[in-house]
Amino acid sequence: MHPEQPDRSKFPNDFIWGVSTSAPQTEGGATDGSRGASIWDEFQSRGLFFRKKIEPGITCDFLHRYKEDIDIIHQLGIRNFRLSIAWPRILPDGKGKVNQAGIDFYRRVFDYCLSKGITPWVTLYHWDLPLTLEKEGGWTNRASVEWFCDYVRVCIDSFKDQVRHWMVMNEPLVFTGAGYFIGVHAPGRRGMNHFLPALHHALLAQGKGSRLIRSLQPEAMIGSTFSCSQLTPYNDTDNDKAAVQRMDALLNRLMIEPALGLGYPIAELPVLKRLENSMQPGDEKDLIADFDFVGVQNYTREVVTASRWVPYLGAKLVPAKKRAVPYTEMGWEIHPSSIYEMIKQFSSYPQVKKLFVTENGASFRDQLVNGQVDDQNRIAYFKGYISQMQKAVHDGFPVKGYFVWSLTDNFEWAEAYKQRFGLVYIDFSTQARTIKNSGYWYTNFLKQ
Ligand code: GCO
Repeated sequence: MHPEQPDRSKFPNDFIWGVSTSAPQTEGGATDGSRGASIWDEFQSRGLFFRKKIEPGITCDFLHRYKEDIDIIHQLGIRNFRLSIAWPRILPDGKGKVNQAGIDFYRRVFDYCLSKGITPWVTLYHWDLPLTLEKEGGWTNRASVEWFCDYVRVCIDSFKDQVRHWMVMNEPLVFTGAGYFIGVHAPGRRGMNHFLPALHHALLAQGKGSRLIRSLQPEAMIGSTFSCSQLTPYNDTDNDKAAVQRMDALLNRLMIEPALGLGYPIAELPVLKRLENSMQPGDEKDLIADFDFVGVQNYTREVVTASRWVPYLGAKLVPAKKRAVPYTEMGWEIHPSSIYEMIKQFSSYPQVKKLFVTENGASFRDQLVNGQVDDQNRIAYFKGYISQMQKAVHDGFPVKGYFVWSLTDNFEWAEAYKQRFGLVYIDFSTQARTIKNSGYWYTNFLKQ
């Protein structure tokens, strides 16, 4: 079967095409004194879940190689670069004293982007909470809302002449769920008693943060990014269909709906009633974000079955490996129409006027052979997913742009360096960069 061929000319001229990264996954500088410690530094040296300890390293050394990487983006003909600011580089203790060297670093990065005709799209929080704040309870402490707003204020004041496109948070479900409920991400805490306050405070910080940006920079374009997956029942039974509803409330609705003024999906997930313990008068209103756009991050579809052994949810995911479907190195099913379905689902909120796919991509076992990485599997993945996006544009959904995850191979959280998502291959022993054939494919597609 031939993969579908997306046609660039079927997208509007002003459609945004870009590439995404984040600070903790690419910058490095954990130990050279250029920034304060983050919860990820500590989590890695404690031992990543069941895996072995690794020293927080230089990842892709973007700190010193940003020009080389921005030159590659330029060479590839990509005009939009999504990256994040490391909170502990701006405020090494999370609050209080500002690190001028950190501000200067990002000013150089944004300047260099602009000098190359590349628009920076900047995420304010991509999971690297300053460690000192975690010692005071991290996101479970309601003071985190104010800590975050103080940090946002410093960033907007420092960069508003260079940056107009802001994402307040990256995937709040993942950093609260994986970090405070199941403990496989930093800070490695577990249980409802950590998760619920963390999620409520993160969403309050998102709402307040968005309004703060608006007040400091009225012309800003403001959004946040949300992980999401198309969900289908494993068996065509009422039980599995009901399980899909509960899973949808958790994976796709929980974080966006309070931000849109729809409240928490308590009807489907009664355990969320316990959020009342963290609620204060006025919170429901404060959760509402001032967004110009919503960032949708989609990689896969999940298949769901009812399970009475899973507390609170009564549902579980059936892994792709058990379903005889194609999947990536992460074990995520390759299912291009998932991106169409999620654009459709997020477009169905009348409050959402504009969507950007802020992440989509795939990890495969890439081989560098004679100076080349011939990643045909990744090219086929992009062809499939971008074709589905084309269909979404054709069908009139308000999707206005697309960012590949990721520019370079990088530090993939609990999987460390085992997973490669880049358009650019990195040899982590030498930091040498090699553009993969998927990178050249993206360039040729953009040139069409
Ligand atoms: C995430 C992040 C990225 C990941 C990517 C692949 O959402 O998890 O935004 O940091 O690296 O999604 O897992």
